[in-house]
Amino acid sequence: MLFKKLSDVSEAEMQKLISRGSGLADVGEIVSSVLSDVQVRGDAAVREYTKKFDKVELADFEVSEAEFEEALAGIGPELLEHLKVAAANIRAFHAAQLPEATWFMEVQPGVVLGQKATALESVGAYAPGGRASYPSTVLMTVIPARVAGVGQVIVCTPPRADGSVHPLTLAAAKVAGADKVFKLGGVQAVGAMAYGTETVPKVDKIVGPGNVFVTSAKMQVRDVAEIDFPAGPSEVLIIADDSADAVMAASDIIAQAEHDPNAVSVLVTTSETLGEAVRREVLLQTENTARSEIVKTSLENAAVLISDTLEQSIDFSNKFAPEHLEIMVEDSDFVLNKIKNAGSIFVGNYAPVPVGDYASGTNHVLPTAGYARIYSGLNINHFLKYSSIQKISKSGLESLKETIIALAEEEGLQAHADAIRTRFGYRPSK
Ligand code: HSO
Ligand code: ZN
Repeated sequence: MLFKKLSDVSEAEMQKLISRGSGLADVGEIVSSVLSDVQVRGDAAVREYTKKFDKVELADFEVSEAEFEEALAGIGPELLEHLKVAAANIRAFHAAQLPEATWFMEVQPGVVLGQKATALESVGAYAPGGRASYPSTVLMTVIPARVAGVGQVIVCTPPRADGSVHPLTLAAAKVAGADKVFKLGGVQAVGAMAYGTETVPKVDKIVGPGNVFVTSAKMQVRDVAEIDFPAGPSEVLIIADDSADAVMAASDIIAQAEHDPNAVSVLVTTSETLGEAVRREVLLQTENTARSEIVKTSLENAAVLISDTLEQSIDFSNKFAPEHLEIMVEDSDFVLNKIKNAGSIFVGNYAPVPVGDYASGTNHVLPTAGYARIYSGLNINHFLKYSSIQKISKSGLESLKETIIALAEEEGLQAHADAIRTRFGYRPSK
């Protein structure tokens, strides 16, 4: 773990922190060959790659009704209730994001403009497997799609070693309202959803986080299926002052670090005392945490940085563009107002990232690797598209007639100009 004054961080160290590699460049070729194979050979290819990468041989990828029933029966009522509490908050937050379905305004007399929102026909949600199962990701992807009104919502998630899917993942799919779940992971899952196979329907858009292979696959199928954004290994940046609690901040660093050996956790603080205390606590907590092996590896990407001023911390944060930003300072609004690049923002000592990971209702599918500079986290707009509308009266068109004709003729498009003139008596054929 790097521990330094921000002003002493070398150019190379800063570059490593800011442009923390997404790793996409290294896997592009292999991903592309798997995708082409899935596109050409469909289910047969998907079956082979599932055997090769997941070490599972499956007769059927699609989760059957019997499997759903068995999963639901095995889940205690309390756990199911927790799932529903989380689902209700996620539903409420995303419903609040819904735009007015259709609106109109008069830009000048007789020229009425509007916009109409339409949900996508079909969406595929990817929920990672591997080191952990992610029922929560099923809620985060499927619920907003359903709230937006998407026609068909399918889920792909990798099978476990015994060929099953975690029962809570299946329960989450039911609670969220997914239409179908497929036991498919990795590049082959993205390929199957993008191109369609004999069993997996082709979707218009693929959303959800994944490892570097899944992310690369998503980036490569964009000619046939839109995607949300690159969402790779998890990250947190904590901006703290001496009002922050070192034990809490350290536990948030460890929580992020346990996700993945490539996870990144950074604390930037104006208080050297707090920085020292957090460093000590991180080391202590690492020894007592269940996934300490993963945590130890990812802590190699971690840093505690001491800044001279709060402004310097904020400036660093905007450059870093974290997936998750925690603000643990006395004047949190001051910081909040100046933040430009962050996937999801957690304000105060009682808003640790896991509250948004599971239950507050905000989305946990967020841009990583600095992509928060240009992308928003998953929200209702990822499932909607907008058509512009114009309703124009004869007098409305007349008032714009000269403008349109002049511009069309200047562009050398006489037929464009004539399409206006025919509305006012001109007949080109005469
Ligand atoms: N922190 C992850 C989401 C997650 N955490 C799921 C636990 N389960 C990426 O935002
Ligand atoms: Zn998490």
